Amino acid sequence: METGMDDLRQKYLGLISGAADEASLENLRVQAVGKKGEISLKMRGLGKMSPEERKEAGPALNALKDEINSALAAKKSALADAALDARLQSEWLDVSLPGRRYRQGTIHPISQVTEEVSAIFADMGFAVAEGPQIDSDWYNFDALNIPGHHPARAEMDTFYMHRAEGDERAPNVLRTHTSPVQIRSMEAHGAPIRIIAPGRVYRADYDQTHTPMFHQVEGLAIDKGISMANLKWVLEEFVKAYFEVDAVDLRFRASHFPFTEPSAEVDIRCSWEGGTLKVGEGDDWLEILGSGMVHPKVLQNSGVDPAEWQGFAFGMGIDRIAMLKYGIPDLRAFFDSDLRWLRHYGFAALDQPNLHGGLSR
Ligand code: 2U9
Repeated sequence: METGMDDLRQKYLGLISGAADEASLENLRVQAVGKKGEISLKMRGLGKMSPEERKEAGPALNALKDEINSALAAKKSALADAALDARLQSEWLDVSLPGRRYRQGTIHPISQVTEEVSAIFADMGFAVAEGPQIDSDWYNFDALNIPGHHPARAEMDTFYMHRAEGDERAPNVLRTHTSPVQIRSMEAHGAPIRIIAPGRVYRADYDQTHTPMFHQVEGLAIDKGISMANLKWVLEEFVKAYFEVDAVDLRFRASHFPFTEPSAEVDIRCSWEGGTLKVGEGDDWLEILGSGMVHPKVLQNSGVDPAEWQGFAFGMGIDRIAMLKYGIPDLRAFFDSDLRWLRHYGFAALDQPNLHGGLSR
């Protein structure tokens, strides 16, 4: 009996280990431990044994059956793994290859201009900062010296988020400008700091020149002894680089913003011959941005001591300067996802803007 079981054990473990596929494994299972299998027949023979013989052979047969069942299960899983590996090998696909059946997409003018602006300011030592698009009324308004009763809050046509029933806190807002990013950056890193904050902003306004979501880039430079002169130089350098001209003429017009004092709107000299914009020459003036010296209260609200530090800030609409540079007539087309428009105004995917290669080529 003992030798017979050993032989069986050797035979089936060998066969199982050599099985080529799941079908031959299933045949082996039936042959060994199936209803009429060799092991099952031996088990049936237990009844004819003496009690002493049975006491020894019974557990041994059960153990053998368990061993063969485990070997079958292990081999089955190994075969399945091998089959999956083979399939992955044969169906291998390079997902980084460019599409062949579809026309290649283009870079949206807003993405292109954001990259151009970032490259220009990076060259002057400004880092790019980002922050949440949903923010508290503290970061979007109060910290920027826009209190609850201030007309600027109403002017900004704010989208308010819902609060859960019974939650008495002031609702969060969709940011109406990227300024909360600068407040958060000053809080996190203190002064000195030099950053730009490009991104989406939201105002409940929709007509020929306004969309409820648009894009801004704001800049902030805080250091010791910063003045409007530094602001003017940085903006001149920006305008020359962005419009790819050698000389510009800037005009500062006194203005008012709650977060800057003094404040100025900035126009650039231009001409509109034949409907195309030329920057740096002509008798027309084009407003392109707002700016000023950061209000001391705003510095204080961000944990920066206004007795020690001062700085300038500015803000402009990315969509607007994209329209100006690339002659795009209709703002709303930016967000229509019209493929013909995207092919016409979009940029080649590999033309990354940089200063030495030419920004827009
Ligand atoms: C901090 C302090 C001051 C950002 C500024 C403007 C002036 C401005 C508009 C331009 C066109 C918004 O897109 S637009 O409608 N922006 O005129 N923005 S100064 O001032 C800041 C920002 C952050 C901490």
